[in-house]
Amino acid sequence: MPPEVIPGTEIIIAVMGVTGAGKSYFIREVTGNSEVEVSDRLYSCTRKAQPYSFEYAGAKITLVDTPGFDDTLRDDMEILQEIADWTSETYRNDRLLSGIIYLHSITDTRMTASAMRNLRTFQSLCGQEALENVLLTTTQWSSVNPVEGQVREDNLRVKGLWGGLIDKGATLQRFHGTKESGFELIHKLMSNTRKPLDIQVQIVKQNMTLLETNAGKCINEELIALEKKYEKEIDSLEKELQAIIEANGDEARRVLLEERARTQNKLEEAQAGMKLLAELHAAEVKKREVGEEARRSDKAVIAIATKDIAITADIAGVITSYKTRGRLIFDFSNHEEFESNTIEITINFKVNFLSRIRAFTKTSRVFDAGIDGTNYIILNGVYYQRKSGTPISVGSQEFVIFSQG
Ligand SMILES: Nc1nc2c(ncn2[C@@H]2O[C@H](COP(=O)(O)OP(=O)(O)OP(=O)(O)O)[C@@H](O)[C@H]2O)c(=O)[nH]1
Ligand SMILES: [Mg+2]
Repeated sequence: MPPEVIPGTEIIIAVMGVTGAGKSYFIREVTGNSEVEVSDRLYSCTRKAQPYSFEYAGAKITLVDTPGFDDTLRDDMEILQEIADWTSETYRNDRLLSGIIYLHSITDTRMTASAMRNLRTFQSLCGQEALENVLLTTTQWSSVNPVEGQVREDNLRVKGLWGGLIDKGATLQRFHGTKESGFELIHKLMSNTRKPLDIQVQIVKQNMTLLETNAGKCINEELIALEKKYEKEIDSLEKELQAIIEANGDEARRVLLEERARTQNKLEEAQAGMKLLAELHAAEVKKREVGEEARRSDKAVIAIATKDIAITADIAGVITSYKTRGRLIFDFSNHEEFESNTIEITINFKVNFLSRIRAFTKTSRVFDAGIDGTNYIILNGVYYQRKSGTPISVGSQEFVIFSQG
């Protein structure tokens, strides 16, 4: 029986795991949607995060198929980027995940180094809090001897593998390859309290680049470690090669050369992953800076020292604009900004008959012709209007202030 949910609620569940674990298969079985593309085992298949929705027990269930991490490090970076983009987008739209089904094929005889690496990345993108909503699920039971499968499942419970995640709230489950079995898992997540993932909070709320998030750092550290490892391997292969050349061993030399080429390939892959991460980071930092600059500029005002306003009333009404120098002030309370950064400013006058009279009679400065806010400046396409209640004193000078809007 499905748990009761408020009608119309959207339950979002991400399906994750290494490539070939059976994510797309799971989604196809549960949704009955034949358009979900399942791989032919040889190649990883799903490249983009893809939501599939259906109505169930009064709720809208959305299962998100995600690309699986696989063996190549550069791809892992791209996949993390894809998952980060999708999850941050949903988080921005206030759509929190009800859970994650993390799949692992029980046919895998052991956790490979890359599966371990991906588990660490998963843990860091998920974070502590959301682990309670994670179902660590083994798949493809029909392809193994049940006793053997049980032994492998028990092995997964150890500390270094899934044990740490289970201790922190994740639960171990089995998917038996059928719709009913899939729904049993979904039922477990339907009434969960929704929790944000660490990667969502870090990117959206804390404004981090992918490299700055725990998951990004995790992949980067792996890449650095692998770069060192491969460099060392190449070094020792070089030495062996040298010894063989001296001893004239042709066959051994060929084997070593091949091995060196393979390691060189892996090294280049790790370096390409790091390069990609660094490029993404630089692009995101730039974007963040532009965003901050725009936010800062939103509050900027222009200050013009009264001594720089030297037009006399005699020409009020004759000129419509006047070039002088002023200061662009980003932080009004920072008086140091008033002392530097002068730039050329053009003040425009909207002088009308009445204000002209006032200018003649009240003051010698045409500037006051627009005391009721009829003077304006357009700087970099932004409209600034004379602020009432100015000039103000800052340090030993007086400034007339123009503000936006
Ligand atoms: N019998 C059986 N076969 C499964 C099951 N899960 C996956 N498979 C098979 O395993 C292969 C890989 O499954 P996919 O669902 O494409 O794997 P994936 O996790 O989506 O892989 P990527 O998209 O590459 O990340 C396919 O040939 C599936 O038919 C299962 O529960 N039972
Ligand atoms: Mg897939």
